[in-house]
Amino acid sequence: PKVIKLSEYKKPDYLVETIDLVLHLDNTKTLVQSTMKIKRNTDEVTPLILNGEELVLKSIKLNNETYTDYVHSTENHSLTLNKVPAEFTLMIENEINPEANKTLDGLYKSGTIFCTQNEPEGFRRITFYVDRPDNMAKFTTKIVADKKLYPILLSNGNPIARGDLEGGKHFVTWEDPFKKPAYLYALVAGDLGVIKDTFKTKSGRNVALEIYCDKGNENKCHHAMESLKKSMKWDEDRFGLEYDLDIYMIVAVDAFNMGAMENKGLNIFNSAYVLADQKSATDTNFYGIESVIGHEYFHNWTGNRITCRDWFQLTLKEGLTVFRDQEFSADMNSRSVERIQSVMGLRAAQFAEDAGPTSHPIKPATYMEINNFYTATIYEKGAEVIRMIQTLLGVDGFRKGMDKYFELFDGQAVRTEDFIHAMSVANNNFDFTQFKNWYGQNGTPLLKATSKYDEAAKRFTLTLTQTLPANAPKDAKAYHMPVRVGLIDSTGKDIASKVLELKETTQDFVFENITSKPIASVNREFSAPVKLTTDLTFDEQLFLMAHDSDSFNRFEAAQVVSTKLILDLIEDAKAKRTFELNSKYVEAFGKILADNTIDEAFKALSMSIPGEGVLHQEQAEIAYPETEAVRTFVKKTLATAHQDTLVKLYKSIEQKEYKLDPKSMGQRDLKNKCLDLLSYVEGGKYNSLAFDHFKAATNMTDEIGALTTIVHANSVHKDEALKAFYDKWKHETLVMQKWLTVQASASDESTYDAILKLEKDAVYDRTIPNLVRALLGQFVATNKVQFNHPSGRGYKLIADRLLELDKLNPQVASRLASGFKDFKRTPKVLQDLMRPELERIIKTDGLSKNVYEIVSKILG
Ligand code: B3K
Ligand code: ZN
Repeated sequence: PKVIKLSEYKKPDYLVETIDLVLHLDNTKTLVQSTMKIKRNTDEVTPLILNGEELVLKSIKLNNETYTDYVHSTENHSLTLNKVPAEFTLMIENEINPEANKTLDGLYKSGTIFCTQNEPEGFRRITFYVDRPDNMAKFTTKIVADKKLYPILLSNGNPIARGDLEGGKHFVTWEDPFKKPAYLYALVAGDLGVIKDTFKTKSGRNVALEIYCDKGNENKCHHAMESLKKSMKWDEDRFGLEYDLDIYMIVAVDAFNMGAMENKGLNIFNSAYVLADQKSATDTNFYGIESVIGHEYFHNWTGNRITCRDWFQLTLKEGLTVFRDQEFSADMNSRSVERIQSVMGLRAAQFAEDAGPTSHPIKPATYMEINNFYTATIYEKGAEVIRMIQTLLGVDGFRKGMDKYFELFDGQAVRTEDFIHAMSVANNNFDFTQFKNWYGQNGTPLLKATSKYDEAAKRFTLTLTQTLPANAPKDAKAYHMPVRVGLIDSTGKDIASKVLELKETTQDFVFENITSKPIASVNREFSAPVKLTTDLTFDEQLFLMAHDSDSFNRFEAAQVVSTKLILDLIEDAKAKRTFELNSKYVEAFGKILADNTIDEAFKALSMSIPGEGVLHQEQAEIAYPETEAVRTFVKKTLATAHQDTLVKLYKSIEQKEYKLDPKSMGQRDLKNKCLDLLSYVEGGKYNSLAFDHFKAATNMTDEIGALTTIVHANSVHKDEALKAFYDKWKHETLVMQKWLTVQASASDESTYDAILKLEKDAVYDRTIPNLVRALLGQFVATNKVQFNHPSGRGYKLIADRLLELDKLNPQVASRLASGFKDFKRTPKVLQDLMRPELERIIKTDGLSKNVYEIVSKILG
């Protein structure tokens, strides 16, 4: 496959000014009629090359005359019109087969619903087009369809005409007044349920809000609607940004490759990010819905009004919009919990990606398949980079920069440099020259903090040293990073707190008038996305764990301590030495449990034992079973030592009524964490506690929490609970996805056979990405011991499935392929089992470029 390079960017030779579409919807033969006003965009006279994939060409007319001087290459996915004037009208008719389209890109069917997904390059599967984001046009769409089967017909913008047609058909015409790239185009048709509401904008306009779903699910859309209204209000308050159309629509569909899509005025969502009620959705689901509804809404300004010049700029809209949704979640819930969760997610996914074979900068320079670049790096690290800009400029300075960005670039397709330019000119020409290294260099930087205290001079010196990671580019340069630091005295009080700007490789930062030796709390709020090491002693870390005023670093201290202990124990395990868990740590853990001044949500987070993925990152050669064994040992030791406290804590939390506020969510999390930890106590002593919790559950957080504990502990109640859950929920696919996940992630030997059986269950369907992710995706990502089984059966299973899926949906297949990313750090005996599978994949005829790009990088 061809490598696309940022350095070879050329502006389009032709631009589409307007496009009027007529779609005659049909399951297998949808006729698309497109009328475009096109203008040459260069001085030279060049052929017009349109993108088109899986399209049956019917006719071409140029300025109303039949046109024949063209080449349609199905292999190159292009339609070349050899000779065209400088300005003309082009009419193209083509046919598509939505029902056969399992890629879930372009126009396809999700159950009985017609829907679209066009980012990044799906529109070329609907009709021939200059399908790139710097081609912005005005769209109108007339949808023609059977009235009974498809009473609801939606597209972007405002409806301007509708009526009945013969043969039981009807039509609706939509007009989007805003110019947009084709990736933001959307169409939906179906017999849908809907809930409606309105929002009054700050300038007093009324916006109609509509959320569509499968009939019968309407009562599960209310949380999404509330989240939408909160998002609209928040963007006005925080960034002064108002919605710009008279209607905002969201449609929930079951078959969707990603979480959701920000199409102008017509978001299309994975139903998992819309539908929720107390009985069937967890607190994590509710939280996720609020965040994704916000994310897609915020795209209306950061993504739609100002879009990307080319796909190398993807982080321009994604990093910025993730930052915005994180801030929204922080304001709507608990800021400290939000920050801790975001950083845990960043570490688990992005740090791992950035250290592996598919590591790339937030602004990559090359790609084969752009769909492979919707990554944790572009999104989450991209958001961290934006956050650093805010930390450097301050919240007000950042807001000024955002205002400037819209003033300069509204309605345009721009680059990350343009964003930085706006931030700079709005802030006294702040110098971002060195900061820009964050955009072009991959890898997670290492930061070391050491300190000296001069008692006589009352001077504290903090030395910060940055090191580039081993996989950084050869010519990589030092970063400009904001490091938020606090100095804490022996009573736990902050005596200094500021943001240090590290620009050199090593820099000393001097604090004067420090009257007693302080402890430095470095990189508070995780102000720079780095791997930090310090010269703090174990006892000093425990002190921070108890006293740091920065809640992130208080959480972090516990993670640092437990990570270190666990890694040492893994060495013991490898050398077959007996384990012993540091008693000071066991004691400190108990203090947190017993401390009534710590709120429940924070306590629950503090109980997290570093995840397998995070621990694997620290190992040159990954010891899969030992890592798992040590984690289990640590939990067992903590649980056994503190079982009385845990039971007491568990019982102390009583919820009379179900509420969704941060406090109530924190309580449920804590309760479930206690239950889970208790399941590690020898002899199944707390099995019945978990089973009772399961049976008494009145909400999904408790129900699935208990089921997970029961299954993962291999409790005697496992089969009974799994069956009861299945019988109760088998008709709800979103809940069945949880049921699959619980089983796929159980590290038990029996999981492999369970997966083979589950694939045959009536609730499973491999054409629905959510189900594949729930079963196979979970297995690869979270069941490291079974995926890396010494027989090699885990590798073979996933390679088989991946190759089957690649024929249907290359995007889903390619995500599974990245599950092999630890190949080079896997022990040699396992590598010898993994390699043949990877080679079998890459030698497969007709392999997608999605999978090819990932697997070729893994094999290196
Ligand atoms: N922009 C979409 C992602 C589209 C992914 C295409 N493979 C969702 C989002 O980031 O909001
Ligand atoms: Zn996005």
